[in-house]
Amino acid sequence: MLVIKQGDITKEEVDVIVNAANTGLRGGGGVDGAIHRAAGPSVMQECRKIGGCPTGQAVITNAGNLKAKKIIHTAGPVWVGGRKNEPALLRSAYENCFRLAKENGLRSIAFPAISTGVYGYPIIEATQIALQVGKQYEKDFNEIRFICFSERDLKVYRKEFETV
Ligand code: AR6
Repeated sequence: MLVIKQGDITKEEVDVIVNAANTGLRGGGGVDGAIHRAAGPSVMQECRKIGGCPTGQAVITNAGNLKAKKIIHTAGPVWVGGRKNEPALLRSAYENCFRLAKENGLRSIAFPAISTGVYGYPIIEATQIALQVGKQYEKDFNEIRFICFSERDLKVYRKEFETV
């Protein structure tokens, strides 16, 4: 089942939440900052041990104080006009999150809108990719949630869901 809702991903009760991280796994602002603040220092400790995550790849850590069991950290692409392979990299980021969740036996997963904040990926195009990949993996999960932080993003997700 695919679910689209507005909310704060740190509060989601699912097996695994996805973090829109950076390649250094160093933490930052946006959803990354919110997740590390809510989860506590055990997550950053594990991120430091892992060391990094190339763009389009994903890694998994504990979830500290969160209700989720695990966090999958992925580094989405920075949008630089669409000529730097951004769509393939964003698709790969979503795919690798799903693959890692499956490999770890996790059956419910929540995603933020990867790359659409600080990294500047246009929201409509990013949403289409997120929902396309989500549909491909729907049968492998009990629930796939797309968590929209803003009402504007929620509207885009709902609209694109009808045509993807
Ligand atoms: N729950 C759900 N979504 C959220 C939350 C939240 N608590 N907080 C923000 N968002 P961004 P990016 C939304 O900038 O573009 C960080 O510094 C936000 O409104 O967090 O992939 C990292 O360390 C937007 O829709 O991630 C990287 O350096 C979406 O999450 C860089 O930013 C993604 O926005 C990654 O940039």
